[in-house]
Amino acid sequence: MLRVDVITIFPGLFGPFLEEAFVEIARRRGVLEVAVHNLRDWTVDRHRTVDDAPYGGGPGMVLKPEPLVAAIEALAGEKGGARRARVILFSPQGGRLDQHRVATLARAPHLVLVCGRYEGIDQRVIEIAVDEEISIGDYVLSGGELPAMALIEAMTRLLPGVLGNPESTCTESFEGGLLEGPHYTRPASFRGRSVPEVLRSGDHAAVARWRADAARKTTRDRRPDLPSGRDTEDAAGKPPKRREREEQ
Ligand code: 4HQ
Repeated sequence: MLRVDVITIFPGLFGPFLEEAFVEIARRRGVLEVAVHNLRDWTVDRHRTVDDAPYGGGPGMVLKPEPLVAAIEALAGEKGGARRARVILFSPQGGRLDQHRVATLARAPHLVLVCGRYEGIDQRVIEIAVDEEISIGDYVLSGGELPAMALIEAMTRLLPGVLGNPESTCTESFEGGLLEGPHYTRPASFRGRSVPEVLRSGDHAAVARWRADAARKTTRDRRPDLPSGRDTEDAAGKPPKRREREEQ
């Protein structure tokens, strides 16, 4: 059972996301529990203020520390104490999220996801209450809500009993650092393009070899930076041909 608490000033963004597809299935099966909290619930002033101008000047606003630390400590306990939850802040300064990190986090009992807005959050919140910063890529978003949903969705697929067929988890992209090859469905011919004959042959071993080889080629051609994208041999044990490198 994975418990996730989300802290945000836009709780409404999570509604439809949590009620559809695998996330909803996981919640119904009792392997995932997600609670979304409005940061303003931890403000004490009449205007429910969550932000303030940055020291040193400059554009934009910064999330002020008092409500944020109060929210995190209410949901996760104090850092360094008997805290069982892991507190994650989404930020471009964080470590890049990848499948290995997703799998590790999906095994945690309790995550508290902090979604910033505006220019960011007061640095002291990070020092006092955050365990880890995570980035979902080198581009600038307006808030941590989409990163939180990306992480929740990626973890959900890995929870026991969510994906009917457990095999589809490990053959998909990035497990083992391998991309997938192409997929086809009916019709057998579409606008003059035919499905590769081997996929319609009924020869399961030949299909498996073709898929493994296609995955290896895709990875080598498109993502040579992935571990499986380098110096790979094909199913017959032959080293890759130079011609394959120029394909595509
Ligand atoms: N942020 N990966 C939230 C991001 C981001 C990213 C910018 C984080 C704005 C308020 N988060 N602040 N990329 O762009 O995680």
